[in-house]
Amino acid sequence: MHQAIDIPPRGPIVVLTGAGISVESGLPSFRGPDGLWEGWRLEEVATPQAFARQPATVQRFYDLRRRQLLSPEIRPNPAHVALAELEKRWPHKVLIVTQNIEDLHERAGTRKLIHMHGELLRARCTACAAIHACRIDLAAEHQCAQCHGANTLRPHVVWFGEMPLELDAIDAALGRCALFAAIGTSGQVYPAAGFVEQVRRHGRARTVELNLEPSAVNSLFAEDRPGPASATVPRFVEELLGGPA
Ligand code: BV8
Ligand code: ZN
Repeated sequence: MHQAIDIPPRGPIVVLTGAGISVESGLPSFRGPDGLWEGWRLEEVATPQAFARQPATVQRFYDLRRRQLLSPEIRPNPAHVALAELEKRWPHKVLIVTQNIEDLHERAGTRKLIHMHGELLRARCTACAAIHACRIDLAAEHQCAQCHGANTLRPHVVWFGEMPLELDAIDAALGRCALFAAIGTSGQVYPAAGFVEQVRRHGRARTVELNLEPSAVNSLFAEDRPGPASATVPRFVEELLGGPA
């Protein structure tokens, strides 16, 4: 049973976010009722094997998501905004580690952010490894601006079986945080789902889950704030700051 402990932690904060924080911004999560993303099973398309087997299909999957992300109606919601405010006003470091490949945290004003699974608005060249900003369809003819390779770009995202990004920096921050909060994540994808365990190992941090429904690792959190992120996160930030976010 989770007990409500509202002692503001005196120290750095790490916040892990997942698809759930952006659902109220109009971006579907992955564990929809049919576990599909718009009819695609993520584990089927988000793998290097799928890209080798059917590159056009995989490119089209990410082109669709990129176009949706760039459409005007998709904007940060109060949960993203509250976290940016926390970063500005908290007297210690606040690090957002997101599994999301969209840029709503940045658009809300967050600065210290790690996209551990990559970014949809970046492409990486499979020939020279250069990373470029990307707002175009990669299923269409394109060229790498660095090595001029034809159609050599892939989405700069981490596929299943690939190593997530900046794990050392994440591990270091988890090792010294006073508060670890997880928002809008189902706790099914590793190593992200294992972070709460890592934090509990050093035992100095408060752990809080803010999710619509309990995640697969909910029992590992000391505290629980069930509900939609756009309501729970501003309230939680207000609590931490001891006044309106
Ligand atoms: C790796 C980028 C080697 C691409 C993604 C240990 C055990 C078992 C399996 C493994 C293991 N270790 C590794 C694996 C394999 C695999 C894995 O975890 N498989 C799973 C499926 C079993 N992991 C990997 O392959 C990883 N790489 O392990 O490399 C290694 C070895 C050692 C150490 C390091 C590395 C790479 C995984 C990354 C894959 N890429 N994304 C793309 O996006 O297309 S994963 C992708 O899916 C997302 O980034 C995210 O991580 C995941 C989706 O999860 P969530 O974000 O949590 O979203 P979901 O829809 O599931 O849930 C939403 C939640 O929000 C729900 O709980 C819901 O209740 C809640 N919610 C909904 N609405 C709201 C809300 N909450 C609040 N408010 C709301 N309004
Ligand atoms: Zn190149």
